[in-house]
Amino acid sequence: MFSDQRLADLNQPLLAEHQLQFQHLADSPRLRQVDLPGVVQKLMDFQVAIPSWALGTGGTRFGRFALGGEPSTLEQKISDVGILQALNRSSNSISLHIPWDIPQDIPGLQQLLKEQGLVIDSVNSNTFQDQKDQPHSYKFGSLSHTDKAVREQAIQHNIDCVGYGRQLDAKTLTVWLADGSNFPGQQHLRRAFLRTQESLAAIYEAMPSDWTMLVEYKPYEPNFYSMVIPDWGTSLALCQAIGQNAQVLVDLGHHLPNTNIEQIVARLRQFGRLGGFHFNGSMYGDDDLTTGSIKPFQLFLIFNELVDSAVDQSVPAEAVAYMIDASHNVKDPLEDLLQSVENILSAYAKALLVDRETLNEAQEANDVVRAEEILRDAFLTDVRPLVAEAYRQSGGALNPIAAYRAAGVREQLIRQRGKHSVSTGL
Ligand code: PSV
Ligand code: MN
Repeated sequence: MFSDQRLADLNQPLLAEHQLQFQHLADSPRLRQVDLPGVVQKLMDFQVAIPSWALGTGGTRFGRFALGGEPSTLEQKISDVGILQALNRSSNSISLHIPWDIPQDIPGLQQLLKEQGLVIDSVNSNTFQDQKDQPHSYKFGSLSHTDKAVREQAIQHNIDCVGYGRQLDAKTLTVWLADGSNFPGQQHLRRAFLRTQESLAAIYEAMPSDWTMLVEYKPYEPNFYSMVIPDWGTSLALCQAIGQNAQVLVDLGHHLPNTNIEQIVARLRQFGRLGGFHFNGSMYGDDDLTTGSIKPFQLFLIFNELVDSAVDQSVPAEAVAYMIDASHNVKDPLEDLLQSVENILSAYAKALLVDRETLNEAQEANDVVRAEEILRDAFLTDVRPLVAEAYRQSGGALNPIAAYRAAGVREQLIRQRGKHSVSTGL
């Protein structure tokens, strides 16, 4: 859909203005000390995975308003991520959710991934819904269930997920447990934790040694009294009990209002246990809005911790897997994903502009105002020319959303797949 020539044609009318803006930024006296080509390179290297379940229109339990042209097969989902990747060159992988994305034609999928320049990111298990023909129900939990037979079924499902992932060279299993309780007294809190630990350890044992298990936490929903893994402390305790390749996954929407997420990020980096990130935006709870749309300063502060820990030799150099995990209820999902990636890259770019040496000095001297001003200087810089330059240098579109619209992508998808095609997922 987007050949190099097509992208060059779409970029041409925007190029002169872009170059002016980039030069203006490069000439700013404050940024003369900054290695801007180095910043652009870091932005080009940064990749954020796209989940297969975010490519269709999201909904709530009250309703869903489909947009048309949604991908209904794994092949179509890969091709949608290929469109994003062609435009921004920052979304080079796709995460699968089993059983929604069970791979069938392995050589065909491998070929398609290669053509689109994509790889498989993580494989996500699903023990939060019952599937047709499944012997045991997850109504009262899965890995934490009181009944061993239910736990074994859930363990086996996770092991099967690893098997599917191996066929497509994935190396990460993400476990999010909906297990918990809705009423006080319903569940024995300590025993539920211990059963979960035992189940996760069994999955971990069955995983190849070069795989990582990401353990996600969430304070509420679908259970509203207690979740078995409600917070990063519980995730961390489980990971430490299981093994070094078990890592905590931070989903931005999985925190109670006003939680200091950047501090959680700092702690997990320090302990060498931050393995993954799910990006989204949140106003009240896990409401899955566009990343950076509500609290851009918080997103910047999170990236500030990531950048700060990456340059600190004393911090374990664990790889962090980044993914978007949002629900697109009223926007075209592909446009929303392009916006999300752009907001993520902007927050990262701003964090890269922080004058870290001076900030450290100000912190050591307890110069509160100076320290805060250093962060504000970086946060308030308009970094859009840097992000656009990263897109351009990596062969993408200077303005991915404008290019997407100019090319009439959604209209084409509706023509190909129909107005009522439905994507699997939530
Ligand atoms: C749960 O809210 C979650 O964040 C987990 O990552 C799931 O795998 C994903 O959403 C999709 O259900
Ligand atoms: Mn998530």
